[in-house]
Amino acid sequence: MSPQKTQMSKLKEQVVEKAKSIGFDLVKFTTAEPFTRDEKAALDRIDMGFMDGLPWYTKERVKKANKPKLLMENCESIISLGISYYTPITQKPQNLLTGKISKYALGSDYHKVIKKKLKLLVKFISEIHSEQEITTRIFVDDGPMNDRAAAEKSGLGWFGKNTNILTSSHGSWIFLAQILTNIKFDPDTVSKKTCGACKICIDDCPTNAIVAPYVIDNTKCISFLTIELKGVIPIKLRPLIGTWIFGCDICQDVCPVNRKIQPSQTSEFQPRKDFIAPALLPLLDLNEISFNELFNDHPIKRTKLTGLKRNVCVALGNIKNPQAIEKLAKTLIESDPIVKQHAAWAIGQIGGPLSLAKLQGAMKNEKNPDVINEIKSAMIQTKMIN
Ligand code: B12
Ligand code: SF4
Ligand code: SF4
Repeated sequence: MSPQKTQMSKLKEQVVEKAKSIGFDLVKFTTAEPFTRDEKAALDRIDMGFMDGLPWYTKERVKKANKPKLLMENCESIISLGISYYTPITQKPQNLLTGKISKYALGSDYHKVIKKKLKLLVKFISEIHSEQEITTRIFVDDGPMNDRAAAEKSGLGWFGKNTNILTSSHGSWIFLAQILTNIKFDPDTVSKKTCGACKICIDDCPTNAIVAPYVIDNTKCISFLTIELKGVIPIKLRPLIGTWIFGCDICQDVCPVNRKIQPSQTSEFQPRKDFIAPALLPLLDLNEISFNELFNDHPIKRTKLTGLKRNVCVALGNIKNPQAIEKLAKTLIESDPIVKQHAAWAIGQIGGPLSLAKLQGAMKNEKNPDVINEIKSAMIQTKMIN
């Protein structure tokens, strides 16, 4: 081996060791070659309408996201990193009126936690590799980069049919991040693993959002509906959302690769106790100030107060417990039109004479035509359930 080659493999070893000491669970390397298959797949996905509802997910973004040299002109390598957020949960729901938050959002805001670690790693690399002027660019779910394609190409993991990157040691419960650099590292090899004949996630997705292996129709995915969608959740999808109030883990919970895996060692990703099976009714009392206090520094703030209350109404409509009627009726009178529409729907789903009376009461002073329509449909629903 040439002295230069020996020096580069030593540097690679040092980077892996440092990354692990900082808290990354998986560290792999790949080249700056474009992700050709992924670019084509993503462009087709846009044409087919499967990325609808994400206005920032444009063809221009896709073209950049899959060509590392467009993201950093002198890019030679990508350091591909993974960090587990999996923590086994044993806590049982305290009462029947509780919702579900997806695992990735139970701890602190991963963008901030991971960015800090990425910066430490970049600093380390610049210090030990002083013979070359180093350029880097970091990504953690916050820019035009195809995180999963980089992870697959570096051998960090392989694509599951639910489109998540799977790993043998930590399953799919990992966040992905990258450091683009002008240092020429030896690339690692692509994993040969696949899902084989398994298709459990496709069969178990409640909204049939996995329309084919490796293809999600974003507009049907509960994760999109509860986090990214800013408006009204389509009525026909509401019953399929169950009690998810932020994100959805079903296609990962059922995945056999996620059995017998190592838990996360990152203290910031340990779940906040009140986020596991959160009581739903108190969430309808939040205002902008208390929402920001509760979710400051947590991924959940992405859905904003309106989105969260909307989701809580849908979950209560699916639980169908009459104990929720009074609080939903108050929400139907006092909230913004988006939340009101879902509160009306939820009351209709619970049904019974009290629900009907509350809907009739709210109708008297309601002026918004969309809310009036929802109340009318909910009244019909109430009578059907009555
Ligand atoms: C947009 C987005 C979403 C959207 C769309 C999801 C989607 N499937 O793309 C929504 C809001 C629905 C979403 C949901 C979730 N997301 Co998200 N999301 C993203 C984001 C910002 C872009 C993803 C993207 O480019 N999608 C475009 C489509 C076209 O890509 P794709 O679905 O991955 O499909 C690829 C494969 O089909 C592959 N391919 C094509 N043909 C073939 C053929 C074969 C044989 C194979 C093997 C592969 C293959 O090419 C495609 C492009 O790479 C990334 C962050 C980033 N910057 O990359 C996070 C990211 C993908 N999300 C993440 C997470 C954690 C989630 C959720 C689990 C959160 C939750 N619990 O609710 C869910 C999972 C839902 C699911 N089953 O995918 C993680 C995934 C980590 C992992 N282990 O894979 C990422 C990487 C963020 C991060 N940095 O950690 N997300
Ligand atoms: S996150 Fe939920 S809704 Fe989305 S594909 Fe997976 S199981 Fe389906
Ligand atoms: S459930 Fe089966 S098909 Fe789906 S990602 Fe896991 S191994 Fe692959």
